[in-house]
Amino acid sequence: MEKYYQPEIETASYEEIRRIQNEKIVKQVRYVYDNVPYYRNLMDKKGVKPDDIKSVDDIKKLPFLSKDDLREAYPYGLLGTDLKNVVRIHSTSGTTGKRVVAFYTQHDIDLWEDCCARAIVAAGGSDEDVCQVCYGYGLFTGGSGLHGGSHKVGCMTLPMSSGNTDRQIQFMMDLGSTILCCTPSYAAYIGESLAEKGYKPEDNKLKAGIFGAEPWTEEMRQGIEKSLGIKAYDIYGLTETSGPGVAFECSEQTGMHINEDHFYAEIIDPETGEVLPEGSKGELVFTSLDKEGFPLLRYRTKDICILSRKKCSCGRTHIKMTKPLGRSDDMMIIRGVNVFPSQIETVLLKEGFPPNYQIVVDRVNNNDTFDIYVECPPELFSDKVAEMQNHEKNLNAAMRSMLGIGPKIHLVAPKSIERSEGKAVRVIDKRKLH
Ligand code: DLL
Repeated sequence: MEKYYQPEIETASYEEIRRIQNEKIVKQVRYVYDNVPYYRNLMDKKGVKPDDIKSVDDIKKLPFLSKDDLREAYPYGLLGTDLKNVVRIHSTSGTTGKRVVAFYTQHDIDLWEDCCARAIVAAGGSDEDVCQVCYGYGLFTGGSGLHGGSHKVGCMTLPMSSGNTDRQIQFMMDLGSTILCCTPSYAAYIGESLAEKGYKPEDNKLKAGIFGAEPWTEEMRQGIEKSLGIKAYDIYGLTETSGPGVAFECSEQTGMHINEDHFYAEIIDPETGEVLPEGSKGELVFTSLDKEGFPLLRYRTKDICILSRKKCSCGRTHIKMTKPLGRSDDMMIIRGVNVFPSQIETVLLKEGFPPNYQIVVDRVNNNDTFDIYVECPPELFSDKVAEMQNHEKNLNAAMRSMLGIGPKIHLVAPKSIERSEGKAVRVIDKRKLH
């Protein structure tokens, strides 16, 4: 028997969902217009007034928001309420170093945790479960989001955060974790580590995993399911919309249901901005329907995917999205961290290196490798190994401070990186993720 966290809304008829969305969008647009001057300006420039939005069909009249807007409005320009109503922030890196800071009121946290609770119940979770959360806690949304969802479901929650694999395994085995929440690459790594320690898949009590925050393939799913002896469910989200739980997989494991009562999804042509019909591949755009702290209307995610309203055997009626099939910008996700080539270029220039570089990303034993080859300027170039190593160490530290993760730096001779006659090939991503 399929279980739901909020059965009424999760299995509501299409007409009922539309009714709720239409009611909410009218209020949300009025709220944003009255409280967010940055977006009011965009609407005024486009000649759209709140009264023009009478239903979700009118959303297409509204202007888009992009990561550039978030950068321009940083830090408080898109805040939707008085600071005194805000109880938390989360953050992620944006382009050229400016961070994305998302604000939450208690109401926003409640809705977000409901979304995560829906995902946990869809993966078979209940108050009988022991839920091990090893997404990062802190500014990243993964830890807090699933932690909150796990509390709502009533699971015994293990707030492990990421890393320290030996300790993860000790708690998992000693306390009998039944649900594992982490990135798919970390799940695969935990699987390998368990095998190395001599455990067989049936030795652990795990039954399900809720994995997301980065692209992963069907092959990877099968590998994780086999090595841990579980069913592996995908979960999607982004800091700008709240975090994980915007969409989640159910027992059918054929795409993720979008929590449509909180987020209205559109697919657009990334070149023209035109709204595409259901079933088309394009850029996913979200409009929050009931947020207070960071209410984004028509936010362009840059994630490329396809939406489908095909009937689902789990009984949920909310529209489904495919896994992200790629991005319409150059953002990479390396070890779960969002990285833009422009951030790397900024660091190089600041540290006195030329922008002649190549980023090589690969996946070895389920771990992302991250190497940057940089031409050493003639004045820094030396045949003394220690001096060169010192430059590499300094550059690694500067990268770590900008990106949150440290690449392996390889300083190479001036003019040794191949020049291209067209667009420079800056990124070589050898992982086969899509
Ligand atoms: O990654 C939120 C999250 C945490 C989702 C835990 C799932 C689990 P950001 O750091 O802001 O937020 O990164 C958002 O990550 O635009 C996608 O490109 C990518 N992404 C998130 N989930 C998936 C997924 C979190 N299931 C960006 N598959 C998004 C593929 C994903 N890519």
